[in-house]
Amino acid sequence: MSHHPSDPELFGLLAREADRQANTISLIASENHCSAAVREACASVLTDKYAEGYPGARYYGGCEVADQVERLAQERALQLFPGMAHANVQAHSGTSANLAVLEALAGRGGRIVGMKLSAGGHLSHGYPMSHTGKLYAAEHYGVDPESGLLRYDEVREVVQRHRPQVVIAGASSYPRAIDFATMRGIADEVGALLLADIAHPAGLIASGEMPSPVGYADVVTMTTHKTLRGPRGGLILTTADCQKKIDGSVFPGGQGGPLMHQIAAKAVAFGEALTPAFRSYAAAVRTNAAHLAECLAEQGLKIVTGGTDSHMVVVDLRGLDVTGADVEKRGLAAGLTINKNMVPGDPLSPRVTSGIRVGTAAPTTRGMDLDAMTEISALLVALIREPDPEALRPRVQRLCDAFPIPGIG
Ligand code: DSN
Repeated sequence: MSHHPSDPELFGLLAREADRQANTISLIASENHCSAAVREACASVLTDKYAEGYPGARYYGGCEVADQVERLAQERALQLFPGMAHANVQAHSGTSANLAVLEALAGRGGRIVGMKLSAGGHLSHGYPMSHTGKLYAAEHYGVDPESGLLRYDEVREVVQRHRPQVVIAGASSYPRAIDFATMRGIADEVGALLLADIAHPAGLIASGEMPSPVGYADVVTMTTHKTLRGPRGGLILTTADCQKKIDGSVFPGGQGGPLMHQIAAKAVAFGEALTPAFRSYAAAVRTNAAHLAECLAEQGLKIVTGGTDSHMVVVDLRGLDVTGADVEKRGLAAGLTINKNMVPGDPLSPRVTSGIRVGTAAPTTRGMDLDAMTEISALLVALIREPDPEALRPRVQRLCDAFPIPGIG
């Protein structure tokens, strides 16, 4: 990490962050470590360029290169998800993407149905404090409180009762594959459009590791920085029918100038995700997560849904005399970055919670393997059962030293 002499204060902070990342392990399921090429594109000259509009139809001059960059990102996005007609690569984030899509498809005062936040859904799926919960009449489906699995009959019941314009399939904290064919059928029964939000499993779906919503969803949104391992940002894929409305809703509807440097970095990441090396990575992410879940279960922990199909494992801490917030705090002292997370039927608030969520996307980028997952499971169990996290720090450091972050060290 270069230390720019013009601003030692700020670049000192960046150096500290690089050091923090290198010497801790991110088990936050929504984080990853992008490549040096992605970071370089993010920090490129394109940060200076205004390019309001879309390729070939901009409101500023000098967009010849920006046009090519954006087209390249769009082409590669569609190669990653063949079958979708159009890619909008301008959404600044996953939430911005969902705001744009709902505005286009539900319309003012429209009705939407999504998964409850407490069951694993996302804020932007109609949570009351989100604009999506204020602008639209939102109803939610949950999961089975015992198994933690989606109940499609409950989804159908909520959709039949609420008759939304848009049904949202997708979650922030659901470790299992979603049956998009069934969700499509449920939406069709009331003439609703289907939005699949694949923010978390995007990289796994692009690699064929998990079932795809393409062919079922009218619109697919995702973030580019989780399992897709790109820069922080959003991506929207649409059918031909939805393309015009969605583009207009992103710009000029909800955004101004696109972040062209970020779009360039998305293009780099999409190119990387098209390689065999990325497919091997995605397979390893899943294998690692399955192994981690198994090891945790063998050591007596309750795993929500009994396991995982993805990169994510959710642990139910009820009955263990420790909260998600406690474990998150202990993890920081040990060098493991994890997040507290609600579990189905959680009696505690989102700031405390009865669970933790861990993910294998970032550790797998460091090359961590099944043995490393076994060690991480032992560290997590120790964190939960023995409140002496500092004692675990040397073991975490050994893993960090053995598996440096590519491009950071
Ligand atoms: N904050 C992301 C996550 O952690 O799942 C979703 O926006």
